[in-house]
Amino acid sequence: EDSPYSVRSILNGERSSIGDGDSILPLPESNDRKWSDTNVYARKKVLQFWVQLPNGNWELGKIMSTSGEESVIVVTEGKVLKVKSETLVPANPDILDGVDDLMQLSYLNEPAVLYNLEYRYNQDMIYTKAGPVLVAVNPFKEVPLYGNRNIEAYRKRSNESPHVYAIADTAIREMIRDEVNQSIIISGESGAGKTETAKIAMQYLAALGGGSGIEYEILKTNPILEAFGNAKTLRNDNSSRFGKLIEIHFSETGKISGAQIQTFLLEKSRVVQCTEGERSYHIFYQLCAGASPTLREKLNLTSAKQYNYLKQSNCYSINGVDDAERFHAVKEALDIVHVSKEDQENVFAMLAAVLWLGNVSFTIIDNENHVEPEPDESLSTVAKLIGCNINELKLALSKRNMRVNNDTIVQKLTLSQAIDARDALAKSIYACLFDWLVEQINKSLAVGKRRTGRSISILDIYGFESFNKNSFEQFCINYANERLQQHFNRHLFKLEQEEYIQDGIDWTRVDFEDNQECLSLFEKKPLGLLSLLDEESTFPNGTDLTLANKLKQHLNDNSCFRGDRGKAFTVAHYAGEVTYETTGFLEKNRDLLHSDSIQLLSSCSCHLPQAFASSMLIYSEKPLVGPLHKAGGADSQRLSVATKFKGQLFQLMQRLGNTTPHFIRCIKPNNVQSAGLYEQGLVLQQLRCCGVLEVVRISRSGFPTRMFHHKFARRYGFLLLENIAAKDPLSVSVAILHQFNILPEMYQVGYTKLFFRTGQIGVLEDTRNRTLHGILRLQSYFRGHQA
Ligand code: AD9
Ligand code: MG
Repeated sequence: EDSPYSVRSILNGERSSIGDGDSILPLPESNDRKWSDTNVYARKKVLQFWVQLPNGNWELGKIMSTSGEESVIVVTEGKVLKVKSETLVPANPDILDGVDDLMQLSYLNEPAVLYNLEYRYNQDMIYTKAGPVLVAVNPFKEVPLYGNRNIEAYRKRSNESPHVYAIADTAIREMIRDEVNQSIIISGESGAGKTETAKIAMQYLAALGGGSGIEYEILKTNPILEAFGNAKTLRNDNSSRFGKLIEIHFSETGKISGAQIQTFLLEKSRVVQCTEGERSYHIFYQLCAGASPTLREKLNLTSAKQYNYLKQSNCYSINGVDDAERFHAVKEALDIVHVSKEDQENVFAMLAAVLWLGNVSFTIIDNENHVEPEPDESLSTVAKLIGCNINELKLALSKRNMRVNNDTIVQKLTLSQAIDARDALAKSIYACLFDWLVEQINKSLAVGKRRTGRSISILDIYGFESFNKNSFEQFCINYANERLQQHFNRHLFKLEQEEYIQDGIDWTRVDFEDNQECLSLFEKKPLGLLSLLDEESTFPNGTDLTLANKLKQHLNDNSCFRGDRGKAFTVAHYAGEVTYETTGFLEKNRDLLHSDSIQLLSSCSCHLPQAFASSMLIYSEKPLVGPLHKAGGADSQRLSVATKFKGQLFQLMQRLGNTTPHFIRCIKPNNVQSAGLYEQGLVLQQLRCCGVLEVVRISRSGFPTRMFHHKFARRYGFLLLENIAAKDPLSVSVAILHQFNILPEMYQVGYTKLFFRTGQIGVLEDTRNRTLHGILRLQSYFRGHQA
């Protein structure tokens, strides 16, 4: 009777342990298990199934009858559907509704994950764990999960539900305990909540590590970077147009001692060009709305509607945002990070110069379409603001010095060339200004002597993108994501490996997939996407079409590459296939600024343009010698955008490689930025892209089902035919494995646990359930007779 293997004790366990997290329910099994196994389900008493409706959504249903290959299913509101039996996916028992870790689900299939997240989302539980990963579903409204009281609860560990605070807390503790730097890696698509999540993490770190006052400065970098690097897009009213890594340093006592920010790939093109309904960078509108009368006069500032660069998208304001008010907040934040009033004014002058540049117009002066800039207010204001001679500005915008062998020839610009030169200058000034600001912030936050080497980095970087039309930007972004995904995979792999090794499992028998093939497609030299792109970018006669042909010619052997018709090619990313149009690739990759423009900036009397010019020259390599470039070409060569980005990424990966990572995946539940709306299809696509389902897959690709010997013995021991009451759990377990003919390659016996391949426990569970149900039925039958 006292034997842990007796039927009575098992039945007691069955009744009491349901729901206490000690899973008595079948352990996670295969995702892919479908109808072919339905007999197993029937015997296992799977009551509910997921049915996919024609609109792609999943609904819960119960089987009424099955004939041949079809089943009749009742779904909600008594609706009856006839479906192919093989399309049914088993649903979890109700008791598992809304579990806070997806790994607790018995059936870890897509609809089950979707439903679980939705269930929680509807109750404002926006955070859920997927094993080691935190999933955050954007609420698009204020949720009562933040602030000091909540911070306190997580600090004391009185609240243990999944949260960004919990992740930040773990990061601090592990940093101190293991003396290892930590990183919090946040990803997700545009509008999913990465930047907000990063701020929430920073809040927690600042609250726990605060005291020196520097934490306040760190928090104030957010409004500055958002003003200069965020913009309203169709997807997000406050979309970050750059990637960001902030490394927060701590002293031995766990107090914040400083921070460093690194930014990636700012979208420059937005300065001169933006789509209907979107805006350029917030700061432009803030300046126009909030500048004082004195500043307005100094900068010859007018309203946003008067500037071509801002006018073209026909969108000036954001619902619920007061740009003038934000401008004051930005100025205050600049004060706090020690940007002097004088420098602030210089910054605003650069912004005004960019705006006025956009208003510079050109007149045609001969019958070859050559132009000169109109000598109007715009031109003179630009010259005044950057502190250059107006004639030199005119020259830089209408002529180009080209070096051919040892001679310099002067080429007049056509209208379109002049417009390109003007826009290139505006973009460069803005991008340099952004970098300069980051540098100032870094000076202010510098750790200096206080540095201890312990830090927590937070990465807020653009997620995987796949649109109808994908260009160079998506190409770079997805390449970055491919790198991060590998980091993610390898980390999970390592976690798994540690668990196997700890339990003495033969590690060589576990295979994991990796995305190395796709990364090689990008990085291989000389025949990889990046090398070939760079090579074509240096050819004066290279065009988008020659690039596309070159890629097809050399890369067709890589299984992740497919050349498409015309100028397109497709890459099989870990998150799905993406077709890229090469249109504009070469130009965006070259990102040339004429040396005349750089010279112009270095001749300026103001110190910012001078600083910009010298920062550009750092990147200059030898001047290009050789044939004249085609229209739009130039004679100064800098590192290509892709190569620079690749370098940054390598550096980033190296830094992250020395940290213990914590992953947060942000999910956007709808495309209209509104609260309470959960679109299954959209969420599913993101779960696939951000690797949440991948986590599941990876952890299933080895021996995903694990059970301690004693639990296993207790759970199934009563099914043994031999008498085992006196035996130790390991011997009982082995006896069970033998009796049920579980093949040796399907399991491994560890020191403390048994490890099974996917689905192996099914047979055992099945027999166990049948036996228990039989006993229960008998019991109630007898009880009925007694009554
Ligand atoms: V982008 O790739 O930079 O375009 P993000 O950064 O992923 O994007 P962001 O953090 O800017 O998205 O979030 C978009 C909006 O969602 C915010 O402006 C908030 O209105 C909303 N949001 C996101 N997270 C939260 C939250 N935890 N609570 C409330 C939120 N609102
Ligand atoms: Mg963002």
